[in-house]
Amino acid sequence: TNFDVSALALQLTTGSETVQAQTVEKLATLGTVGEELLMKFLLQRQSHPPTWIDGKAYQVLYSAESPETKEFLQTNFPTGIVQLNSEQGIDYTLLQKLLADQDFQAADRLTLQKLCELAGPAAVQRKWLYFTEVENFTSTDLQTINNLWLIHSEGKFGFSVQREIWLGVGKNWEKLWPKIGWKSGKNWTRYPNEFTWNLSAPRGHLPLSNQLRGVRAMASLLAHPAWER
Ligand code: UYC
Repeated sequence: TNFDVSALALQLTTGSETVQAQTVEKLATLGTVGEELLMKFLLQRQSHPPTWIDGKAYQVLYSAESPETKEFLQTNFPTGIVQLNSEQGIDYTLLQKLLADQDFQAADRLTLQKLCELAGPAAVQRKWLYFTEVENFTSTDLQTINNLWLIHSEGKFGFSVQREIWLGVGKNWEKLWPKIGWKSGKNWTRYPNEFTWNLSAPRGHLPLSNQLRGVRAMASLLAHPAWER
């Protein structure tokens, strides 16, 4: 009914994050009425940096695949809701698409590829990173990659999430691994099948950094000035 919808509209704009997330989920079950409200919501919030609530609303419209939502997204958010800023001339549109599709495994692969592109042609060929290359990444590009992960994962995935957990365990790697599901007892989680490629994963589970060559590249990534506020 109209009454229910205006109550939901209010919750969507004024509720706590938890209430907002539940409201987006509720609206997702209401078909056209819900989609119209979510479209209005995204337009209203367009002037602010997006949060994962915007991401969740975007996901509902993206997966609705009705002519109206398609047209709306194409017109207002042709490259998604995260600004794909790059100071290094890198194109993040495919990463945006994979994350909008919630294809976290392909997005993880592409993230390593993009980090190698940031590092330069030698890293692209090598397919892994030296920590000295990571130190030279621009904050802009790291923030773009991180925002894409954060906003399309309900705030669960991204380097900044891993950093927060890492700081929380006093930068102790052995304490970090089990918390993010990369190690269980003495056993490393095996790539790719033992990782969890969806939102049921622990916080900070993705994106992956292979530890085969040691922690230094990941240490550089988590210590990068991009994450200082
Ligand atoms: N792998 O175990 N990993 C690979 C992880 C380790 C290994 C890729 C993460 C431990 C080998 C990714 C963990 C280990 C290859 C990850 C993990 C190991 C490989 C693909 C938990 C053995 C083939 C991208 C920390 C005990 C490498 C890439 C090759 C691949 C990620 C083995 C994303 C997070 C120490 C042999 N592992 N990796 O980097 O050169 O190749 O072909 O971390």
